[in-house]
Amino acid sequence: KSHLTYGARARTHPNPLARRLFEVAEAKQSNVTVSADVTTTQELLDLADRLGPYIAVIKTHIDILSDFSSETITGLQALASKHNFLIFEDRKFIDIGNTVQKQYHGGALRISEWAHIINCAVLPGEGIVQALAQTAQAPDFPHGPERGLLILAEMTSKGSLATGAYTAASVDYARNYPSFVLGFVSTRSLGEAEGTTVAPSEEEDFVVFTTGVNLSSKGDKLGQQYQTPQSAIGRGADFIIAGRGIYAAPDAVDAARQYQQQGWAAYLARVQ
Ligand code: UP6
Repeated sequence: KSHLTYGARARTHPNPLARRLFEVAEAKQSNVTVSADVTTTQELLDLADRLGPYIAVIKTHIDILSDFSSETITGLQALASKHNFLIFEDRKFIDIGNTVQKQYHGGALRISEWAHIINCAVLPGEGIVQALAQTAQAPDFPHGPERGLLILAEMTSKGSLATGAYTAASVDYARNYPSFVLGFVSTRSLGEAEGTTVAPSEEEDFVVFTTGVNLSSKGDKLGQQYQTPQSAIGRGADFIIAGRGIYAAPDAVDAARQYQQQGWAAYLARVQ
């Protein structure tokens, strides 16, 4: 896990989107990603506007909206500029390269046009990373430097099979695509994971996003398992992702501020 400040990592990181992520975190003193798992555009934009000042990233599941339209995206982009946060579409691509390229670029959702960050699982093999990188870095695609991938290297659900050799392969694939892969969605830092076969480069600095963060619950009835911001950041999370802990709290703004404060305090403790 990194003991450097976000500011220091922003200055030295080879990837432009990672630099931007760290700059946003530093500027807003927030490492919070809110998982805005609501099902209407109005709820999504309302949350994004109210929580915008306290978060670094908004994470969407755009396919759960019942009324998705181009206005969803123009609204979200306007709020991202207003509040200086980045957009992470949690699509979890998992298919052959030819299919994920079509799911990422074009289609009904046009994810490549608006999501700074996407993620994928490596069940299909390394080709999924190559395919998504090819689309994001195509010469005629104008947003290339503002696009990055997180590999879903572990999961927080009970009985997850994303462990051991699977997690190690995720690290190997990330190392093979440093200009596109920012890091991982995982429960801990993985740079020192065992079983990898690709050696780290000198400038390696993976960004770790950790889901399953909740201050008031240990889990849900469907196998979700939570840890606290302190625990996640202590294990190497650079960005903590909270969904119901924030949006389902009695006062979502209060909750977002609480996660921001605790996440920032835990970060300061780690870098000091
Ligand atoms: N998520 C997990 N665990 C993972 C990967 N992704 O919970 O291993 C996602 C879920 C949801 C969010 O799809 O959007 O993170 C967690 O929401 P919650 O905080 O309300 O449990």
